[in-house]
Amino acid sequence: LNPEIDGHTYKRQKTDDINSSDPKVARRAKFEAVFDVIAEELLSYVKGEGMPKDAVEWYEKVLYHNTPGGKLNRGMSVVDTVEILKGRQLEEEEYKNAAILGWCVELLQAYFLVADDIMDQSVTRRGQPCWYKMPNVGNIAINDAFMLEAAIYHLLKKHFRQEKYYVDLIELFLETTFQTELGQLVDLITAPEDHVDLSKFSLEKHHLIVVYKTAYYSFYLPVALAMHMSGVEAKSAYDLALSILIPLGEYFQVQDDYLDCYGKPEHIGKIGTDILDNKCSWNVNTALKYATEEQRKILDENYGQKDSEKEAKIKALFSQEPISIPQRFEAYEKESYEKINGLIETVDEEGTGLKKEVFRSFLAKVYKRSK
Ligand code: DMA
Ligand code: MG
Ligand code: MG
Ligand code: MG
Repeated sequence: LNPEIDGHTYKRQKTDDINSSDPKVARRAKFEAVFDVIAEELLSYVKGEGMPKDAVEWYEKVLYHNTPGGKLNRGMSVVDTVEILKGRQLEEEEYKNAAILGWCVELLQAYFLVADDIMDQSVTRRGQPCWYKMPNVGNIAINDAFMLEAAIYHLLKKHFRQEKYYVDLIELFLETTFQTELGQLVDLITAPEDHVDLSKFSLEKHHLIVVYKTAYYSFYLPVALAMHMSGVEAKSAYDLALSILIPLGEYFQVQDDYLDCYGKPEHIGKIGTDILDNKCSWNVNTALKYATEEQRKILDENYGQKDSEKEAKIKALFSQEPISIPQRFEAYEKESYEKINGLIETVDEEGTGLKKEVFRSFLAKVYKRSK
């Protein structure tokens, strides 16, 4: 394996950053420090089961290669939401528990991404080779994905078994996982490798895919976890949160689709594969909606094939009038921002125990992102 991430050099050890004068750096470093604690807990469990040293070291690499190193928006949103709902700074123990739940969301994300990169035949992720592309990994990555998921339930049991909301946490993770897998299923079967049929795509199909594959786990899950931790019980409050977080998640995945073609790999940390993979993305659906007859022909002849020249033709076409993806994306982004802000304004804080700031801070994290 890569010697740079070998041995015991994984620990973040950014203790200096925790005291940084930049509050953003300090906040991230404090959150990252909790990962070292839970990784150690998972590894001592594996050691305690009598697993050989190479297995323990393998799991350590799996955990560190795949879990930290992203934007951490999802995980840190659990902590941010608990703070906003409680309306005060968290005590040490409260902070640690919120951060553990946050890392459970990041472990779920790591599990999905390891599998997603295999299924999408991606090359890089977060500026490094995808895990299955690492030397000596290959198909073992499938079992590694399962072991990232298993870590969630091990940690929930260890840290939350005594809480009255323990079952709520487990059910939420399980249900969200099922929803995400349904989204991945529709994403994959709508993009057959050997048979391109753009008439099967539509913005309605796209809506369904992105709500299921992204919005539930990336937006609803972190906020709902924080609500359980903060003692919010009314079902109506969870429904209200869902009604804002699903559109927010849809907006986020449209950005992801846009950046797949227009983002810089240095910014997004990955090389886009949607055109090659025949994906039912926002870009191609928007192109289908506005293409002239001639442009439609170019789309039919070049989309969804494992051929980089054809991919380049599609990329060029996306920017041509009247398809004009960059301009249409800019308009979509503005419209979504206004729509979501409108939804946030309708939140009845007194009646639900929710706070508008929960949604505002989440929206602010993703609005006009370039990574
Ligand atoms: C992301 O879909 C969804 C999940 C559940 C990982 P994607 O393939 O567009 O993600 P990415 O662009 O990060 O590979
Ligand atoms: Mg992918
Ligand atoms: Mg995918
Ligand atoms: Mg993508």
